[in-house]
Amino acid sequence: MSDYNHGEVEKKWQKKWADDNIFRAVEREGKEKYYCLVMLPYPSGNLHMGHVRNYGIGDVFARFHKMKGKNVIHPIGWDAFGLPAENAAIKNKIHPAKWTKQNIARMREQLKTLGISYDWDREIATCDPEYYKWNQWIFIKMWEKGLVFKKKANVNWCPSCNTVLANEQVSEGKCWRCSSVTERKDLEQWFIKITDYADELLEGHKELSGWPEQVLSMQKNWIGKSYGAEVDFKVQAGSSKDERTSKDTKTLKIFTTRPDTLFGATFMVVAPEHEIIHELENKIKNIGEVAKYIEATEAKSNIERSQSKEKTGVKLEGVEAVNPVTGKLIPIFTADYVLTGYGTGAIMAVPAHDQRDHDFAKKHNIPIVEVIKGSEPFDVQEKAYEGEGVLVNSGEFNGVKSTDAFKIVSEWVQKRGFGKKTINFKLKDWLISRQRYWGTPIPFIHCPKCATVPVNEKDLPITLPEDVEFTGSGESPLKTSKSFLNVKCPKCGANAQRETDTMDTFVDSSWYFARYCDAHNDSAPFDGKKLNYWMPVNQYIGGIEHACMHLIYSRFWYKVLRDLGLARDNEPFTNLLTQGMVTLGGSAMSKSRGNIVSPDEIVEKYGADTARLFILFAAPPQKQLDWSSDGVEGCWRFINRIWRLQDVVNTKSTNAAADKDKADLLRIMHKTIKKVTGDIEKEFQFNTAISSVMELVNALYSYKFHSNDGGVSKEVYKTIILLMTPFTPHLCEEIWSQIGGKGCISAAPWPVYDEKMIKEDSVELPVQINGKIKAKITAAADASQEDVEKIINSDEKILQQLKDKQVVKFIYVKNKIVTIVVK
Ligand code: ANZ
Ligand code: ZN
Repeated sequence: MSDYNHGEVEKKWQKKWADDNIFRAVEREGKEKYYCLVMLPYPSGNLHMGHVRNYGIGDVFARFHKMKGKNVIHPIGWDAFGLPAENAAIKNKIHPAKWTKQNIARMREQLKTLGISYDWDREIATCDPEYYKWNQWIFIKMWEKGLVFKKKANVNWCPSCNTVLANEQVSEGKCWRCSSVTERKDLEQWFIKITDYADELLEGHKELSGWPEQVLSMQKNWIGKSYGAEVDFKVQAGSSKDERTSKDTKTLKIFTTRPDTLFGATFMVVAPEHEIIHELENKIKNIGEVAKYIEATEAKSNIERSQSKEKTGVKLEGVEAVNPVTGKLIPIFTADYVLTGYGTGAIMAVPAHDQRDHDFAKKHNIPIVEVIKGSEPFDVQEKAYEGEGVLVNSGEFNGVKSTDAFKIVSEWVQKRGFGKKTINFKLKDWLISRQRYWGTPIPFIHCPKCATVPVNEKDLPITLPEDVEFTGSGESPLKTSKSFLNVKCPKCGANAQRETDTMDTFVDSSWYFARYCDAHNDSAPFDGKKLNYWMPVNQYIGGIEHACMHLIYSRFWYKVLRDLGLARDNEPFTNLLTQGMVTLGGSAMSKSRGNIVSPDEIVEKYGADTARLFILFAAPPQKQLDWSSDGVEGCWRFINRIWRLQDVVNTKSTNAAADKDKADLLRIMHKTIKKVTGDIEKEFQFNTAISSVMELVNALYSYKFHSNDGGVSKEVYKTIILLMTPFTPHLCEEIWSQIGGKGCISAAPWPVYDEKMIKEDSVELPVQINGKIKAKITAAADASQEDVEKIINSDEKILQQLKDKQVVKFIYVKNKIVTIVVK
């Protein structure tokens, strides 16, 4: 037979699948659906191995479940807005739309050469007005519900990307995209109230048993729920009694997770941004020094501030606070380790029981008062004691357990009217405005009379204008478009101006999976019936780097859609698989490292099936995968070995196949079906699934009798082809058509195994006498007790041990063990 020609075969089947619409998804009431979703790619211009891995894994699920008889939807699209397009526009004078469209066209072709089972009819690009119209529509619905607001905010600013960044987009003080050190700026910004859903986002984890534990715990951290109390401290200006007139008294509210330590608060710290500094400006004697410190803080990121070992800070001279329980006057500092925007931006400092406060107290010579005593001796002057214990130096609460004191002190404080129990979240409202062009225009108009007014629904979408200048100046390029900027107020008709900020691109990816369910609807984001037929996603596959942003935003967005009456479910993604990285020699493939293996080259040289097989075989999907050319060669050889099996199966032999050989081969076949099915369905262990097929291939090669064996070798071969279809679909289609399979193998039913056939003919049974294994016997599988007794009664070795003894118990557990008790 001819050699396997992957180039020809792969093209042929890709065309056939497309012509026959094999993977088109159509709602069928009553038929079980399966939604397989992969994270949509950013159209950077080139497919990389990470994509091949992500989409290869997705294709195994999609194809497998289709063969299992489910109604599968497996869509793809493009996360097409974002900065790189705009930067390319500034640099190369090419319009972002053009740049993006070109990249999509190229990557679509690359994707098609991989033979993934997508329903291309549902393809979307988030930069198309048909898509982002619905971003705008949903955004206005959120505004109507009070979930959207504008406020002046001290925001993260990337000087290189020239835009605002959400907190989540700054990591270790650097821009997530370009790694430049970020700055802080005060700007009027748009926010979405994701904090309204903080509790539900945590609670919802109960529904996500199909998610990796790691992702859930990252989200939990991110949302950061803390139970604690708010306590009011009185602040007085001046040190003499006369100076402290009551009209100068202010209240400083703090948040603490340790109300049990209230008696140990020996100073207070406010964030440099705290408004009380401004309010007490005239009273603070060293205001110059304080102002300098505030300025120095502005250059620091939150991470730097909270992780720095050196606890810097300045005392606010001339003002003091009163500890509400001890009545003692305590100093107030401003220090950058207290962050603005968390809690109240002010703390009571308890140096005896909080190490940060301890470091600070040591540096500034502040008394350290122990209020919690643990069971072991401990010197709080040396180090903070952060454990549990019993209250001391705490007035009427002495002797109370610190764990109980949390509640008791909070309630006591609340009764006296200077505090209350509260819950705090780290999660911040989602800052969504960006001063960039290539994103969804925020559909609002600023009217001098009516303030901020939403665009009328009939005027949507507000499309991006063409007459803009890309200056890279930091102001939204939309400001340079006269045609865009000037409008009439939709309410009163006065001359007004459009909002020129665009939306964070994380908005686009927060609901694209819902749009896939009804991708070309032009009168609604989607039809509710279609949405609820396909949703929730059965299996989502993507990178762990999206654990907190994308996967929290999407969950939030879906809950909002639910509350708008547009969706039924609470959670959009039932199961999540986070695939590992693709590395070369252990380090991530990246342009800057110059260690990229191009998917194009591999597909050209070895074929898509080989590329896919290698990626699925070399490591379990969740683990890191190290690229190896030897491994690729090995997969290519295996593909050819399956191809050549045709010859072997068709070879006539004059010998008759022995019944035992036939039975053995069939048993291996049924075992393999069971193994592959379980590995894909339950374990996601594609690598072990493939190696078990390899064993079956070996068994068929070494099986000596072929054409006159009553069809056994053909049946085994057919099974091999079926089992390999999710991994190497082109090869399998070609062989299937050559061995007379009906229709496309991609639509053929998955093979079923027969549990009876898996059973071995005979089993080895350990024989236990008085609790010790004394012998082993061989019995027919499922042998009866009578049979087993017979075997034992003819076994010399066992009879020897039973000699002169009385058998009091004889227990036989089928196919497992024989237990004999003698006296
Ligand atoms: C007194 C105290 C005593 C505290 C003690 C801790 C231990 P989480 O768990 O992260 O919520 N805190 C409050 N607001 C802060 C801010 N804006 N910036 C920096 N630190 C802040 O931490 C809450 C604890 O962190 C609070 O409880 C407060 O210090 C501090 F033995 O209050 B604690
Ligand atoms: Zn108006």
